[in-house]
Amino acid sequence: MSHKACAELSVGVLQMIVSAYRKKQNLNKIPKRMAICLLVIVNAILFVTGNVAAQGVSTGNLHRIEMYAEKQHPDYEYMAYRMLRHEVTNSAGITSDITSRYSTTAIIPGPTIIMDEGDVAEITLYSSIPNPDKIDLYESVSLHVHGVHYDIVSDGTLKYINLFQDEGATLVQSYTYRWNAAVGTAGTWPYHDHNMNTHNGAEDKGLFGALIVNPVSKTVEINQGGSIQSVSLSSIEKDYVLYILDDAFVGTVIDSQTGQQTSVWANPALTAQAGSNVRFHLIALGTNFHQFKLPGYSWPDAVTQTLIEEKAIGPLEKHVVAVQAGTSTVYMDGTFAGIAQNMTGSFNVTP
Ligand SMILES: [Cu+2]
Repeated sequence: MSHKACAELSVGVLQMIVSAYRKKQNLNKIPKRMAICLLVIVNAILFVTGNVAAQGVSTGNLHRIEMYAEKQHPDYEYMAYRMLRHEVTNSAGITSDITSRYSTTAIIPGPTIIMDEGDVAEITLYSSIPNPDKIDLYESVSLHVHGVHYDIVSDGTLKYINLFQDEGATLVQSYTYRWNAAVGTAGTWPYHDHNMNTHNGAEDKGLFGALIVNPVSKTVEINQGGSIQSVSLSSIEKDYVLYILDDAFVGTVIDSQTGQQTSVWANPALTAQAGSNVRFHLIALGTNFHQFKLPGYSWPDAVTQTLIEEKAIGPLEKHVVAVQAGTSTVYMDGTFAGIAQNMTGSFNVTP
C-alpha cells in the first residue's frame, strides 16, 4: 500500500471540465463492449453470491457496487469515476437499489460511497479509458482504498507493488474488490486509482473519491453551547465532502436524509438551515499542508476530545468537522498559500 504525493489538479482544469458539462457533452456513453461487460457482470454476481454465502459472517449490510473509470472528455487527459449501480442488501436479505442517489455522469471527486461499520462492499470496476500509448488494451485502472480492511487481492495496486498480481480493470476485463468496513474502521477515507499511467496511478488526473464509514454507535460528537455533545447520526442534514487540492477545495454535497449526491466543483458555496447539524469531510490531496478554518465555529477533535477552531491537514490526511449551523461564515485554508490562492468558499446559513 504505497502512497504518493499527488501532483496538483488545478482550478483551470476543473473549469475546463465544468465548461464541457455546460456544453452538454455526452460523457456518458456506454461502450460497445457491452456484451463482454454483461458476461463479466453475471460472473461477478455469481462470484459475490457464492462468496458471501460461504462466509456468512457479516451482520452488516452487503453493498454491491459497479463503477466505471472513464475519460472526462475525449479531448482532455482528465479521468473520473462514474457510479453504474449500487445495491444494498441488509441482514434480513432485503435489497434496495440506491443508484439514483448518484450523478449519472463521471464526476470529480468520484461518487462518495457510504457504509456503516460492519458492512462489506463488493465493488466491480470497469474501464473505458483508451490509452493511445498502450494499444494492447491491458493498461490497468484501479480502486485503492484507505482505512477499511481487505485482502491482498483487493489492494488495487500493480504486481510491481503488491508482488501478487495487477489488481485493476482494463478495456477488456473488469476487476472486483472486497472492502470490509469492520468495527473500528469508522471514519472518512479516500479511494483512488493506483495503476493508470504509472505505478502510483492517475489520482492527479481526477481518479479519486471518498468513502464514509458511519459509526456503529450511530452518533456524532458536536459542539452544543460550548460543550461536546453526542447527537444522533440521523440529525445530520448535510454532508459536505471537500477534497483539498493544492489550490482549491472541490466537492460533493450529500443530502444526508435522502442520500442524494450533488457535485459542486471548486470552492463551492455551501448552504445549511439554521439549527441543523452538518459535517465537513476534508481530505487533502496533493503536496501542500493546509489549515482548515470555519471562523465563528469550533468542533470536537476526535483525538484530543477538545473543541478546536482550526485543524492542520497534511497530504493524504483527513479530518471531519461536525457543527450545528448558526451564523453564516466562510470555510477556508488559512495557510499563506491557501489565502494567496483564495482557497475559500461561503457557508451560508438560512433562517
Ligand atoms: Cu492512497
